[in-house]
Amino acid sequence: MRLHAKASAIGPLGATDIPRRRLLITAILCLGGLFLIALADASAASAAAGSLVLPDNRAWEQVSPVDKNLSDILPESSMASVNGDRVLFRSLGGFAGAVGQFGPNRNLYMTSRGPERWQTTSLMPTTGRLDFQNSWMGFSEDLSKGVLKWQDTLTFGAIDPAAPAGGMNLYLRDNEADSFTLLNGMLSQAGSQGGFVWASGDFSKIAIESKNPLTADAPCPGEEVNAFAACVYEWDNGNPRLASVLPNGEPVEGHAGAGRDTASFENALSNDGSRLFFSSPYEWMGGKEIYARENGSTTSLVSGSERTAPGGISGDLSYYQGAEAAHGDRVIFTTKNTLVDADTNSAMDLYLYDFTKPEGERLTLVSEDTNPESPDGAEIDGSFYGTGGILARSQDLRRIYFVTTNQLLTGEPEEPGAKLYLWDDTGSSPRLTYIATLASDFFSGDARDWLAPTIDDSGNVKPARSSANGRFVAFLSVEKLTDFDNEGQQEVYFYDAIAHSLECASCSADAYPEIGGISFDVAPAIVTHPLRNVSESGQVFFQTARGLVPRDSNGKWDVYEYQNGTLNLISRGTGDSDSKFMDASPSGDDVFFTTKDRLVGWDRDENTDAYDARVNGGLPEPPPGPPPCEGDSCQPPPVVPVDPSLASTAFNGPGDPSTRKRRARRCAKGMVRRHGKCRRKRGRQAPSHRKHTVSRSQG
Ligand SMILES: [Ca+2]
Ligand SMILES: [Ca+2]
Ligand SMILES: [Ca+2]
Repeated sequence: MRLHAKASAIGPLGATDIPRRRLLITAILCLGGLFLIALADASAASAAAGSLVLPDNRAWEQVSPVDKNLSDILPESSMASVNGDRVLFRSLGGFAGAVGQFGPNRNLYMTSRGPERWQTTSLMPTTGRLDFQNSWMGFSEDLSKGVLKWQDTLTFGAIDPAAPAGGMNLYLRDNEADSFTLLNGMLSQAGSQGGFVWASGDFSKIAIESKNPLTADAPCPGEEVNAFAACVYEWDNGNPRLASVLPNGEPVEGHAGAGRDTASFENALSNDGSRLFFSSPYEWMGGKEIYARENGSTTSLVSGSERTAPGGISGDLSYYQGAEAAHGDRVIFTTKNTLVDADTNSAMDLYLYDFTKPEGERLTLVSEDTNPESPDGAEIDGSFYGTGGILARSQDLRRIYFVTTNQLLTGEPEEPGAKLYLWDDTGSSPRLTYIATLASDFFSGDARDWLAPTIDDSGNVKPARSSANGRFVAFLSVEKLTDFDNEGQQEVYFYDAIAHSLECASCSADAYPEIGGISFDVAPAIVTHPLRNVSESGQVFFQTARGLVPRDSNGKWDVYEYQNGTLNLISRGTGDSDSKFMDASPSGDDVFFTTKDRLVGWDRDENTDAYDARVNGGLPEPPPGPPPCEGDSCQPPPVVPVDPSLASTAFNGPGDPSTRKRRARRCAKGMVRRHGKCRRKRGRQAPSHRKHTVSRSQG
């Protein structure tokens, strides 16, 4: 069953051309109903199977191990590698060489795809159990490297016996070499606050924030002494050195980005390792100035004024909001200072600094107010923390989605609320476009969408995501932004910056259950990795307890894909427990999720497993025959009817007619049903009936 929902187009200044989306959906659902009735006919059985296959020719693959000591896989804090061949998952359980954990502690595992199956390895140190403060702070995009904060004590075990004892230390894990390297050096521990902030793409350079003096020249007295101040360090291929150094060479206190704890720090170190951004002197969630430490040797001021007109405002704080990922060539920040002549007001504005432009011409006022109506100057909506305002952005900072408290453009709708804009610099000159008016309230509205940072230290993640190129954005809103009346219920909205269309991805006229939670992820998350809910080709992945397609009425959470106006299930939609999104590869070809549903023949336990709904996927099934069992574990195997979509995706066969709900005529021996007709079997086809019998097993 596919829902077709046409995009609504929006003119540059908000002139709307929204089609009658709800009518369209209703019409399609009516057609869908007729279609379902048609399915009741035996002759349509094969068409039914076709309508239930996963989208994009995906097939389910079990990613977590078959034997995992009867432990559950948890959906939180996951991360998929760039090519989709690796994924991280958590479990309390001990397997693949790790010991079991308890309380809030979870082991971290990595699984890699092989030709026959996925292979799981433990990423945990073998020296001890987890302290509740131990945490994985970041991973490289290919999942070859990661940083672990670990308490080296007698209780929890020491990874490096020579490391500064008694507190939290930072380790670089090399997943290929299966090794740990101490990052913070021998002078002092990294400390319980701060820690890893960002890394170059290959993790050869790592930005560290610590209140402790990790180098001899660091001016920080230590976390026992000072409540707020920290120093910024850059670990460079084995050597930690101070990075918070002023242009005149003076070592200072500072925070990476706008501060590791509660403000933006994304891309505080560029992928090539050449630029590290820090704020100093630090004040609550911001700094007096923003600096770039370049190649570990010189420092440039980013937030300085380029104003030539007299007057203006100075002396206020500047808030780092992000940098261009590859080289740090562009930096965005918000401030009340009037840094260019075009800024005529004391309102908080969004600026972009571009290193590639001539000195004195590097600043652009992104949130320029060209609407002559008062008030003069729309304020960037800092929302709850006062430092936010960015909803999403591309990795190259050519597309920035930001929110203000009132209108910037002449002719745009003037209703009160939070105004969402796209600043698009992918063409010959920058272009500002009004997208929508959102609900500005933090608790009952949408203001979490433009929180800073994207992920905070508690693992809370703002519910707005974009593709890396910023063309596609998805966010949650309680507002009615298309013709569909969502009645104040949170929906997933999807914007395409090229088609210039805003669509509701989750709106469904006959959802059952109609009301239920909806989200992009399960907290907590790895703080440097917002999950890839939006793919480069414009797919949106999300999870909801609402049943958005007729097949899903279980009242449990399921994972969905929205693409080109079409909504499809990624998880089964018929299980009796929740399925949750873990992460996806940037292409969207791999969508990882957890479920108790046994979606392949290997999965014989009652526990939650991790699965990949993989484009052109599918791995060999177990050999025929009952699974081995011993002693008391030998119980009569319950027969569990496997979902029809299993037969049409994971297996290349028609399924066992005796377990199908629909009546389908049996084909003669040697023939199979394909496209509603009995046809000769293809070359290599496994007997189909075993696929539908799964047995309880302790192994
Ligand atoms: Ca201003
Ligand atoms: Ca469901
Ligand atoms: Ca299972």
